[in-house]
Amino acid sequence: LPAPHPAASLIGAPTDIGAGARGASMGPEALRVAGLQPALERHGLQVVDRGNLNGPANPWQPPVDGYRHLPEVVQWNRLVFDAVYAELQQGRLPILLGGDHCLGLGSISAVARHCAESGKALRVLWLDAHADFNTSALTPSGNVHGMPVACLCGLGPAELTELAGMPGGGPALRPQQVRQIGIRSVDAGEKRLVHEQGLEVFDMRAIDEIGMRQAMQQALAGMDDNTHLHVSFDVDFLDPGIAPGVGTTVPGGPTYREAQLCMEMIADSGRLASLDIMELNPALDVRNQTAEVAVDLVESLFGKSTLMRVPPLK
Ligand code: 6HN
Ligand code: MN
Ligand code: MN
Ligand code: MN
Repeated sequence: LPAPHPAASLIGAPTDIGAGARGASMGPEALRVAGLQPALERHGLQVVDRGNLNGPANPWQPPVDGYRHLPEVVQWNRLVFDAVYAELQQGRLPILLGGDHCLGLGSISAVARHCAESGKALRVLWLDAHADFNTSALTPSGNVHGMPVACLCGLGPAELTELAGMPGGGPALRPQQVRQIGIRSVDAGEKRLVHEQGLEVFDMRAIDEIGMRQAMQQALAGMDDNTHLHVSFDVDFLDPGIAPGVGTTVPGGPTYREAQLCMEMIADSGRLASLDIMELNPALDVRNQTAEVAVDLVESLFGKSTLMRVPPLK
């Protein structure tokens, strides 16, 4: 059986500072309204809601030198870094409620720093329709939510790549620590960079061919008791048919059942130690259904299983 979860902390980051559509700033509240905290508590987690971080407003300006809102993106990510790091230091499991995916940078920088200081191995699962591996030279949009994985691997502006303050310097992640699942929209230059850096990608083509089960077995392989598993869940990972409430829908994503299996297999690994739930955009949702499906899937991530898996009564 997987180890029991430590206490969890919800951290709201209500901003769309790195996105191309407004509205992800309302994501944290929509997840609360969909019942995230009671859903987690039903699975035995002790949950504290830390409320929302309070960062700069979105000035909604065009890109400057390939980045939109870089100073504000840096400020938000510093706030996220501090909040996530504080929870990890207390032995708690941080759950970041986005907010757009540029904030994965602050969250994972904190996790990487914590792992380096506590001698843990780190594995990052990036569940997304997108690789989020652009640079200022490659980006078609200037939106920093398309760049966090590259920044974590050291490709980006110093204010972002040095956010983690890793002991001995250097980037927060090596590309070899990342597994991307569900990818189906990658820009041309970004695609070359992903290959060059050697990221392990289970794109939708791979999931079609080998199935979600095999993909997840491979993505989770090689972890041990000393591994901290971080899941960065971009809600646009899901097929837009079940999750329309995101700013950058891409058709052909995992079905509800495939996504459930993905989450259940992560739960079974027993290694989940931090989580981001990102890019939910209530302005584009229909009666909060995307928030509800996200909460349902996060329940599976924390051990909800089907009736068939309940052990028989004595
Ligand atoms: N996300 N590749 C596109 C860009 O503008 O760089 C889309 C990025 C989407 C990012 O959904 O987190
Ligand atoms: Mn993303
Ligand atoms: Mn995405
Ligand atoms: Mn339940």
